[in-house]
Amino acid sequence: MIDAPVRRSLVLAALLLVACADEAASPDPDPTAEHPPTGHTVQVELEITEFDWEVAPGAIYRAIGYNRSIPGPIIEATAGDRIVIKLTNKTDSPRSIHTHVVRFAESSDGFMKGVAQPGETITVEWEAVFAGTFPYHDHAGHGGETEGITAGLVGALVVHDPTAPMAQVENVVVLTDLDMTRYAKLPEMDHEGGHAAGGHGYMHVINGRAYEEWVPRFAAKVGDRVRWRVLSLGAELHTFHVHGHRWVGADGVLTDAINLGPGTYATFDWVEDNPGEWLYHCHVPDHMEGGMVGIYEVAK
Ligand SMILES: [Cu+2]
Repeated sequence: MIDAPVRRSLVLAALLLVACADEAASPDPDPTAEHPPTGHTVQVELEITEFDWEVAPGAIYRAIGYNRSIPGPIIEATAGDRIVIKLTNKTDSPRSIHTHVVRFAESSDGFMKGVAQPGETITVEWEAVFAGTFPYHDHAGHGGETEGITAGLVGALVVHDPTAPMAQVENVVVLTDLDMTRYAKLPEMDHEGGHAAGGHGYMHVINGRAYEEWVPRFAAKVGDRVRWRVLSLGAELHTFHVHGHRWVGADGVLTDAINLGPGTYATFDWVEDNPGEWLYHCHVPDHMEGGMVGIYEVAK
């Protein structure tokens, strides 16, 4: 025999179970749920070297980067993939690659462990069990990470969500701040509408380039699903803004400008409905005047 209070508890427990089952059936995915392994491994080879990088014509930066580029190559995977990186350090200081959100063991952290000494090649392993857009960067330079990041050791990791709607266009935007003392050459001050070196001139860049003439253009057409993957990896806070468009921010509020502090990132979509030649830029005035501005072109 079950007495009355126990029976009441059992009924309540059964009702709670039904409520939980309802929740599990709701379309909102649990952001902490890992994607199951795909069995696929993405192999990446990265070489860290020092090189001259053209931020804009006549603006030559003494860079340190992955595969002679600022930012380094986009590392792309599908959620559930394993990523294996062969990292070679051809500079004279310890260097590494460190990333965010994906799973990795301490031996692949890139701070105390997982550091390539000068001349060394190491293997770094990440389990890309969560979808999203994440930064990767050096974490072993002088002062922890500052020197490597400002020198150019930054990049984007894109982990596609196999359950997300397919995007026809994906725009990866890496916002960084440069160290003016690393410039080997800067353009002469141009008083006729050109860009001024000095102040914040040539200090704030998008995908390694300064100003809308030289920042790589993005393009889409009306009807495309356009996915933006925006990362902030510099020293300062940036407010990423796109003209003529709007999207739902992480807080669920409609917006066209988002705050991104150093080491933060955002992924958002819209279905394109507004043809034209649009600016996208950081809304901090010194940063926009310093080069953090590009063009997004939408065809009818
Ligand atoms: Cu900014």
